[in-house]
Amino acid sequence: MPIPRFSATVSGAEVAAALQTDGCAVVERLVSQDILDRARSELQPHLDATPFGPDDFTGRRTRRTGGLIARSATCRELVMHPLVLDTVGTVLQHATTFHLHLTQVIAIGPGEPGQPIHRDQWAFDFFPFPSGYEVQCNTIWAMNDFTAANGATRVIPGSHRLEDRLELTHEQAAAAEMPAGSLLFYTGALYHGGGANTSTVTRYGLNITYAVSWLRQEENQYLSVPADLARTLPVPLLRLIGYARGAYALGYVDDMRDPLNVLLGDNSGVGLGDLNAATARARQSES
Ligand SMILES: O=C(O)CCC(=O)C(=O)O
Ligand SMILES: [Fe+2]
Repeated sequence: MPIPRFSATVSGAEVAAALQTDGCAVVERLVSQDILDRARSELQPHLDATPFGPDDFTGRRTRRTGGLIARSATCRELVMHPLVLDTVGTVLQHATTFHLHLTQVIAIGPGEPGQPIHRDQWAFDFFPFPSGYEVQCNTIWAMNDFTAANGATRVIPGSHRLEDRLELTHEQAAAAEMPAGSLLFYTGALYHGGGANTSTVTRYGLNITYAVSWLRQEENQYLSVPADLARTLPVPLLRLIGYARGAYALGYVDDMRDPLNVLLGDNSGVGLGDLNAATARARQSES
C-alpha cells in the first residue's frame, strides 16, 4: 500500500479521510523551508545542548529536544497550523476535546540504526484501545529533506487496523521521503519508526502530536512553559496546551475554576463543560 500524498492545497477533510483508510499521509511543501530554518535557528542553542538518547528506542545517536512552545515562536505557529488543527479535529471528533501531547525535534544522527517499529499510543501503558478508536493524531514536519538514507520515518500504511502489540520490521515499512517543509500525518495506532541514518547528515524532524484530552499529556506543558511566558500567549494556544477542561470536568482548579482564568488571575467563571451536551453526544455516538 503506498503512502497517500497531497499538495499543500489539500483540505483537512481529505487528509482525515486518508488517515481513516491508511493511517498516514504526506502533505508536500506545506510551508517554505525558510520557516523551518527559522525554527531551527531559534532552537539551535537547545539542539546543541541536548544529549543523545539513553536507549535503543530514543536512539543513542539521536537528540530529542522538547519544550518547543516555550523555546520557539515559529513552533507555536506550526502547532496551530490551520490544516493540522482541521485534520486533528476531524480525526479525533469522537472526543469532546483534544490537546497538545508533545513537541519534540528529533535529530537522527549518522550511524543511528532503525528505531523499533511501534505505535505511539503504546505510551498509554499499552492500553488496548478498540480498533478504529483513534486517540492520537500526530505530525512530523521535515526540517530538512527526509530521504530513505538519512532516516525518513518508516511507516506501514494501513497498519492502524492490524492487531495490537505486533513485532514488525523495517522491511515491512516504507520510507516517508519528503522535501523540507512537508508534513507527515499518522495516527496513534499506525505502526512506524524512525529510519536508520546511513548518510553523513543529521535528519531533523519536528514531531508535534495531539491526543484526546481525557488522556495524560506526554510532555508536561504546565512545567515546560513557564507561567510568565504562558500569560503572554494567545488564548487558543493556551487552551490547546492544556489550560482548558478535558471533556466535562477534567483539569479544573480547586473550587471548579477554569485553569485559564486561574492562569490569567481572573476569579470568575467555572471550569466545567456542558454535561448535558457531553451526555447527548456520547449517547448519539453509541446509537
Ligand atoms: O523520528 C522519527 O521519524 C519517528 C520517531 C518516532 O516515531 C518516535 O520517537 O515515536
Ligand atoms: Fe513514534
